[in-house]
Amino acid sequence: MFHLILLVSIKFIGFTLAATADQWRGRSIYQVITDRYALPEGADTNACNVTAQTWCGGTWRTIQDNLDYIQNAGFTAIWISPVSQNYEGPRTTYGDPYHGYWIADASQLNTRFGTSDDLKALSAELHRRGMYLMVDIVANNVMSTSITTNFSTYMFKDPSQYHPYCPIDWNNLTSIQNCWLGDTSVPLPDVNTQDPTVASTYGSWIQNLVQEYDIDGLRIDGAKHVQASFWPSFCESAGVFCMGEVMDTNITLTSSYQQAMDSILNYPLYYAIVQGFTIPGPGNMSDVSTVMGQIQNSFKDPTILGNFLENQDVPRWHSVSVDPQSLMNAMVLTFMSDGIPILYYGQEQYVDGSGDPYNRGPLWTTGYQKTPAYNLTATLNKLRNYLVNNTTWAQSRTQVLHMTSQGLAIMKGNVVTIVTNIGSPPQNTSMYAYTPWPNSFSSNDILSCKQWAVGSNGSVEVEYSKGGTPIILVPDDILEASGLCRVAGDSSTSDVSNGGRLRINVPIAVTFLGVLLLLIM
Ligand SMILES: *[C@@H]1O[C@H](CO)[C@@H](O)[C@H](O)[C@H]1NC(C)=O
Ligand SMILES: *[C@@H]1O[C@H](CO)[C@@H](O)[C@H](O)[C@H]1NC(C)=O
Ligand SMILES: *[C@@H]1O[C@H](CO)[C@@H](O)[C@H](O)[C@H]1NC(C)=O
Ligand SMILES: *[C@@H]1O[C@H](CO)[C@@H](O)[C@H](O)[C@H]1NC(C)=O
Ligand SMILES: *[C@@H]1O[C@H](CO)[C@@H](O)[C@H](O)[C@H]1NC(C)=O
Ligand SMILES: *[C@@H]1O[C@H](CO)[C@@H](O)[C@H](O)[C@H]1NC(C)=O
Ligand SMILES: *[C@@H]1O[C@H](CO)[C@@H](O)[C@H](O)[C@H]1NC(C)=O
Ligand SMILES: *[C@@H]1O[C@H](CO)[C@@H](O)[C@H](O)[C@H]1NC(C)=O
Ligand SMILES: *[C@@H]1O[C@H](CO)[C@@H](O)[C@H](O)[C@H]1NC(C)=O
Ligand SMILES: CC(=O)N[C@H]1CO[C@H](CO)[C@@H](O)[C@@H]1O
Repeated sequence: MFHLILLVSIKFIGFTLAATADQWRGRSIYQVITDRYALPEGADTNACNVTAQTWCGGTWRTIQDNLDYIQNAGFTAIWISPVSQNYEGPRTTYGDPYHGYWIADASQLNTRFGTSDDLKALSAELHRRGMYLMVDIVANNVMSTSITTNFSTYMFKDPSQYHPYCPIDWNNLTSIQNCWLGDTSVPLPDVNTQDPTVASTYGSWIQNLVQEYDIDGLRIDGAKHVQASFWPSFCESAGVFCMGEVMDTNITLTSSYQQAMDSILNYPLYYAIVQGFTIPGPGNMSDVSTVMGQIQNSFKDPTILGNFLENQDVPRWHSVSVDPQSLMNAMVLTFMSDGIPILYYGQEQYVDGSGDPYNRGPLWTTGYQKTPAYNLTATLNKLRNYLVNNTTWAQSRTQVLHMTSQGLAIMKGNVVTIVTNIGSPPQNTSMYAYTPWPNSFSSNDILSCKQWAVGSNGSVEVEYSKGGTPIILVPDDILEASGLCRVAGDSSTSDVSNGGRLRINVPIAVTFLGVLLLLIM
């Protein structure tokens, strides 16, 4: 409760000033597709047919009514799917726009998800809880069912306000930016953002939207499909933190978009994590450490990139990697390295779905259980929220301490994180790292709540005779002040505790004999 009050007061300090990149750096985001997060009370929880690609009944109101589940996992922000009016008409080849991305008139709200008052109430309730609201917006394109669209009911009514139709040549950046996404049955007409009238209309639109609903940040759909030069004045009009979708592995291209807006979704890291951690998978841990290095060298500010493992456009983690420890390790990396962690609704419930529309299933069928992944999330957020608020951890840069084909040890602030891709089966293998900590310094793994010895030359070592669990080592003072691993009333201990075991060095064996005994038991 104490930290809730503090969070609220921070929001009040910046109340008329919209939330900035600095304020977002320490946040942690839960991503929601409005239609799929929660049902009104009494609704049939078995009625949602994912294959049918139609509305299942979630609204802004049902998100508001179910925020405890998100806040209890420690999140300090939510990202909701687009709120603008969508195509209304006969079902298309790809069903109905339950996802919210098929914009018609951006200046109107999507009444499928509630009223203007409902959206304001959601925003107010988030702020009351000390949480931020991030809204997904689509400016690159609108939606149509034909390449010869009558735009008279759209925000941009004149055909000259759109680029002429052409299919995208994915090897040509100009084409990627000016030609049309979608296909000929559901084309997404490309708004001509180079037209000054279009740009200024968008500027006043976003300014009004942000102010009207007291929005704290934007997630910008298809940012890569618009010239980077469009975004600075757009985001300035918005006056809040902007995080763009630039779905690409190319570091030069992706990092150039962080010159145009505060942040982008960390697709380079995402693709590397898939290479490094999926089981089965190539297990290319060196890709992860290489890409982390490239990100540090090329991006303006890696600490505000949006780290994720899932979203509505990529396969659910569980569909590419079934071993639960691969999820745990990959999640730990997205939370404990540079960047703002984003968790896509359902990831914490091991929901599967190999792609659109199967990666957008309803959450209510899971029963909102306190799964090990949910509990891990709560623990990670609790540590992170503590570090963000009480130390310079969020501003510090991730350092790779050690990398092998099976593991990665990183340090950010005074926290050492060791992750592995070996999965659940026990293996006769270990991972070590040299930390700057002095010999016999007392550190603690917050995931198993066990004390951890630091050996000569600052070495820490993990062995995996009980399977490949992640390890997060913090000094005693952080453990104590953060409230983690407290026996009484602590909700977050021992969720993934069957893991690493201390391998002891002779000089410190005596000191840590007690710990060793504990660990052997
Ligand atoms: C779900 O929707 C698909 C596609 O519209 C349809 O073929 C299928 O019969 C539906 N399933 C149920 C259980 O209604
Ligand atoms: C577009 O639709 C509007 C309203 O239905 C109609 O008045 C107008 O004539 C149409 N324009 C064209 C070019 O078909
Ligand atoms: C790239 O795409 C643009 C837009 O369609 C086109 O005008 C241009 O000729 C293309 N360039 C190349 C090299 O194909
Ligand atoms: C990466 O993007 C940059 C900037 O758009 C481009 O010049 C370069 O050719 C791209 N590299 C690759 C390998 O596609
Ligand atoms: C692993 O990643 C590195 C760095 O990105 C790359 O050079 C290498 O080709 C990859 N190896 C495999 C087997 O994919
Ligand atoms: C910051 O530290 C204080 C004192 O230890 C603690 O009461 C507070 O909860 C911490 N903040 C967070 C967000 O954990
Ligand atoms: C584990 O590996 C080490 C070194 O490769 C070997 O000496 C030891 O016997 C192995 N232990 C088991 C239980 O296989
Ligand atoms: C001590 O640690 C450093 C890295 O901090 C490492 O390069 C060096 O090899 C270590 N020395 C010994 C003797 O383990
Ligand atoms: C998760 O934590 C809750 C306490 O908050 C506990 O009741 C539950 O058993 C835990 N779940 C698992 C799977 O450990
Ligand atoms: C979010 C939060 O808890 N903020 C508090 C962090 O700690 C400082 C003092 O160090 C308080 O001023 C903040 O309110």
